[in-house]
Amino acid sequence: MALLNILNYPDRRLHTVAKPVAQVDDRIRKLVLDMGETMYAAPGIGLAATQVDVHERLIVIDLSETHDELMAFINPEIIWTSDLKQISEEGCLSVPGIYDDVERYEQVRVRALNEKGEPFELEADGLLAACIQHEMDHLLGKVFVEYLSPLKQTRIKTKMKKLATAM
Ligand code: K1U
Ligand code: ZN
Repeated sequence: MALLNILNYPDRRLHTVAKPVAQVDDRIRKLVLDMGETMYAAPGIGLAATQVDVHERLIVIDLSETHDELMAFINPEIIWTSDLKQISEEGCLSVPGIYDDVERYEQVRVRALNEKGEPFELEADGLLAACIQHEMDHLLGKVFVEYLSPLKQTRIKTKMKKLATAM
């Protein structure tokens, strides 16, 4: 397995729209494992392929404290959303140190392929629902800070650019 480099906001590559995975093969299975390892090391609870500069529709999520419940969603689609929304605090491995409130659907139903290329569906609520929506936004080239006010976005960009030049 390998640790992958995570792109930092405001890198323009984070705004790339991902293409569907054409075939679930050994390359994709290795990418799932490498993304899992990268997410655990960060540490985080989710990671989208976009964040490691791979522009294919693949996300990984593990909410467990023991890091043994890795879920891969290949070509994920949200097929149902609740009427109700919830506001919860989010972070992002591409925007380190920044946490803010985002409004998302309270519950979603997602359809995707697993690492064997088999279709599955999952209904999620709470943090898992927020995480799925956050990661799927990455696949559309959207970073969570884009839900914040223009003033906050400008401040975050300035902070991230300063951090990048200090390194
Ligand atoms: O996509 C990402 O950048 C990962 C992000 C996912 C996420 C977090 C919270 C709400 C929605 C989506 C993170 O994992 S940020 C780090 C984080 O939340 C965390 C880190 C260590 C332990 C527990 C949580
Ligand atoms: Zn993120």
